[in-house]
Amino acid sequence: MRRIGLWGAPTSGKTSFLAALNIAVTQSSEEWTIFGVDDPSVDFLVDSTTTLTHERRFPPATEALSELSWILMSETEVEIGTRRRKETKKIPLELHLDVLDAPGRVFGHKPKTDAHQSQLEGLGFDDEDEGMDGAGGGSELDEEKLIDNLADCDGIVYLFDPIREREKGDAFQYFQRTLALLAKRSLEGRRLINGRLPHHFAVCITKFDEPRVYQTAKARGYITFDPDDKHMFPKVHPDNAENLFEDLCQVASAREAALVHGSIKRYFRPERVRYFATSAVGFYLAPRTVRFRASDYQNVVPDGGEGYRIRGDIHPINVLEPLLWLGRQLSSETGR
Ligand SMILES: Nc1nc2c(ncn2[C@@H]2O[C@H](COP(=O)(O)OP(=O)(O)OP(=O)(O)O)[C@@H](O)[C@H]2O)c(=O)[nH]1
Ligand SMILES: [Mg+2]
Repeated sequence: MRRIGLWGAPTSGKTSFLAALNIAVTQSSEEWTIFGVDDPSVDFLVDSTTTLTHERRFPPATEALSELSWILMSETEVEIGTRRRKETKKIPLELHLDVLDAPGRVFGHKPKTDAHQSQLEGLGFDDEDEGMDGAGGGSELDEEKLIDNLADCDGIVYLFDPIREREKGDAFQYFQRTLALLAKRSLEGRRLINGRLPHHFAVCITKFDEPRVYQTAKARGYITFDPDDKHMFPKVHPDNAENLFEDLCQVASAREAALVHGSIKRYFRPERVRYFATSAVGFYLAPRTVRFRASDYQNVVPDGGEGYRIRGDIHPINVLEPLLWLGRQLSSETGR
């Protein structure tokens, strides 16, 4: 059983990433299928697919921790037999995904100081809500559950939203506390390997379809096209995605992101880290057109109120791939 954790600041796109998974599986050229292990996980798959494709909306902000459990299944060909008589055989490939979808604010939890706590208790306050400040702050219980969950995971998908980072510049704030607690748990559980965390770590730069992200990737020459993709959607090869991350960090207001990059390098084993440029909804494809058009590619537009709506069909980019990369890393590690 392989557990995959999910980590990311508020609005970094965690729930949308999970919501797009069912569609990413259906559109995958490899023959994967996905099954919910329990009713809430089945409901999430069904409901979130409807929200994205029929209602053309994003899922609402996450209010409470929700545990989701899915199994991804496919087949892979392996060679068996002796050196003289080799045969290929299809064997089932199974990846168990146990994901905790948490409100992003839990990752920025700020503990109350003892002085503050006793002062409040002296005043007869039970300050459940006071502990949540605007910048971050979930409850201590949620934070503990989240850290326990991440510490128990074999692989982690970390979502980084460069747009939020340009506007708020608070990625490091949401990163460092969780990282420090995760390191502490790994130290206690003697799971550190040469002073590094044991997890396989997929870093997803989210909202790749956003003009500011896509145009940066284009200007730096990172865009590639998959010849097997009939829609010719732009992609960033994972070998270049870390460079894109670094380039996005150079933007003045995103300087905190450079600290995130430095910490990932310092705390995780380099061979266990891979970067991906991800979009839950992908690029716009006009009706009756087959190919991506650089003149009209935005699939997410303001809805006239405070939110955004999705214009057309969704074509997730690098949503399934980070999970498969983690799954394969973990299987090869155990020789399975
Ligand atoms: N352009 C674009 N916007 C996206 C994408 N995914 C998410 N968004 C936007 O980001 C918002 C937040 O996405 P969520 O998936 O709710 O983010 P979250 O990390 O689950 O947020 P919390 O639950 O509040 O922690 C959405 O409402 C969309 O406006 C994407 O692939 N492309
Ligand atoms: Mg969410």
